[in-house]
Amino acid sequence: MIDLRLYLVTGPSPDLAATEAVVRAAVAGGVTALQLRDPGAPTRRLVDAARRLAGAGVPLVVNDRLDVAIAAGAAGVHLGQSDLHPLDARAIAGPGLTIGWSVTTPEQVDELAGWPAGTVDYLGVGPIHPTGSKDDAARPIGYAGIEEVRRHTPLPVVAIGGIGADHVGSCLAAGAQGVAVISAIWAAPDPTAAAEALRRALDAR
Ligand code: TZP
Ligand code: MG
Repeated sequence: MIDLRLYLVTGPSPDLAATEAVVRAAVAGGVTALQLRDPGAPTRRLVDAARRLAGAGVPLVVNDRLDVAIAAGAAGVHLGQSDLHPLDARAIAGPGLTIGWSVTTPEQVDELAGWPAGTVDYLGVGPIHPTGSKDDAARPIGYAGIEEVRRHTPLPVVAIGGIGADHVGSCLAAGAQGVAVISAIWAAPDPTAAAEALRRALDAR
């Protein structure tokens, strides 16, 4: 299973070299998992990016695109509520690929009970706080939203949405195994220092 403690999701960058530089700096600071997220990017560009980022030293998960994940030999795919259904993704990918699924409500979590064990490996839960990094983000669910999801599933939970080092303790206390961040690292002047600060907060618990 992927170490989900500090899960970096890629943010806006001028080009792949710039993305890779931020990723490598953040990995040096303690990032444990990486998601390539570039909604609407041309497929070839995504595959090129995935192949490059798969060499960054932490497991790579591709957002939305199972085809890209498989083509690039990524460790996983992360699916949202309107992406390929996790049951279809598991049928195509087989047992080896990690599948993450975004949920906001307990009703969504309850769907898991009707699927074979092992369909989904972890849940992305959020947005916890307001976020400027996702255009169509749902209403923030707060830390209580994490607790609620936790009550409905034993699957590992990664909290996402407006999370910085100051919020890590509350996310873990509510039952999350890790945090996923974009702006906390992408908007930081020093991505290594930003990742280190997040890791200090994670490792303090
Ligand atoms: N899904 C829910 S919130 C979010 C995604 C992709 C954006 C998280 O970015 P940030 O900058 O850490 O709020
Ligand atoms: Mg998606």
